Amino acid sequence: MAIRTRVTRLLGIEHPIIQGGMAWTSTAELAAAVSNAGGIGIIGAGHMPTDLLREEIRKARALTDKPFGVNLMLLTPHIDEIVEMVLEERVPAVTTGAGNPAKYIPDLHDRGIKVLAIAPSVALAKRLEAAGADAIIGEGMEAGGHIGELTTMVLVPQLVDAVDVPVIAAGGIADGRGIAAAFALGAEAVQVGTRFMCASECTIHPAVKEMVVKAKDRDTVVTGRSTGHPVRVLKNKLARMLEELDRENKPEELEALGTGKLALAMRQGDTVMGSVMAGQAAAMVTCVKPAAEIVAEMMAQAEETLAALGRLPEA
Ligand code: TUI
Repeated sequence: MAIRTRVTRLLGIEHPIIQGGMAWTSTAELAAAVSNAGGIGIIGAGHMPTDLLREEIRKARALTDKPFGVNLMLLTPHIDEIVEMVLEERVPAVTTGAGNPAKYIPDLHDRGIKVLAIAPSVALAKRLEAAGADAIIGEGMEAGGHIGELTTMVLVPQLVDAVDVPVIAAGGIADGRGIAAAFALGAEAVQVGTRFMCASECTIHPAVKEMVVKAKDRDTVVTGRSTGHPVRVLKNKLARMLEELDRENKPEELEALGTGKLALAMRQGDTVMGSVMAGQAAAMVTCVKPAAEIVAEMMAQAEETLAALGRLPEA
C-alpha cells in the first residue's frame, strides 16, 4: 500500500518524503538516490556558485529520470542569479528557505516549476500561500541548520488550519513513527534532512556521518541567536566558541568565526572546528545505509504505525 496525498500528486512521486536541501551536503548523488527511491531528492544550493550548482543539476538529471528539486537558500547574495539559472534548467521543483521567495514564484510557475516554501511561522505561511506557493513546509526548531522558534508539534497543526495548500512537516522526523505523527497533525508529506546525511550516497565526509551516528539526545545546540540567524549544530569546539560569543553578545565576531565552517565540516571532515549542522533527530540515526533502504523502512514503519493506531492499545 502506498500513501498518496496532494503532495505526492503535485510532485509526481511515489512516497510523501522530501529530502531536506542541505547546503554542502545534499549533492546530486544524494538527491538522485532519494528520487530513485520514490521520494524527491533536493540539491542544496546554499552559497554554491551558480555554475557549480548548474553542474549538480545536470549530474542529477544523468542519475535519475524521476523528479528532483533544488533548495534555494534565500540569504545567499547571488540568489537572483541562482534563480535565473534554475529557470533556465527548468528543474521540476524548488524548496525555499531562510527568507521569503514571493517575488520569484510567478517566474518559477511560468516554467512549470513547483514551489514548496519553508515557513517557520503562521504569518509567513499565509503570505507565501497568497503569493502562490504550491505547498508550505512547516519546519520546527528540532531541525538542523537555520531554524525558527516553534516546534514541529505546534507549528504544523497551526499551518494546516491557516492555509488551504498542503503542509509538509519538517524537523525531528527520522523514522516512520515521525511520518505517522506528521500525518496525525494534518501534514501530507514530510521533509527529512538529518537521516539522509547518513545515506550511503550522501557525499559528506565520513567523519561527519560517524558524528551523527554517535550523537545522543542532548548533543545539538543552537548558536547564533545574537545574529538573528540561529543555527542548530552538533556540539563541538566551534559550537562552544560560538556560544561564548552569543553570551558576550558579539554578533559580528560570531558571523566572522562561523563563515566557511559548514563546508569545513561537510567537505573536509573537520568535526572540531567545522559547523556540523544537524537536527535533534541525529540521536535517532544509528547507521549508514542506502537511501532506498531508508525510504523503504520509513514508509513501512509509517504504515505499521498508522495501522496500529487504528487498534488502540488494550488496558
Ligand atoms: O534554511 C533553512 N536551513 C538552513 S539555511 C542554512 S545556510 C545558513 N547558514 C548560516 C546562517 C544562515 C543560513 C543552513 N540551514 N531552513 C529553512 C528555514 N527557513 N528555517 C528558517 C527559515 C525562514 C526564516 C525566515 C524562512 C523564512 C523567513 O522569512 C523571513 C522573512 O523574510 O519574512
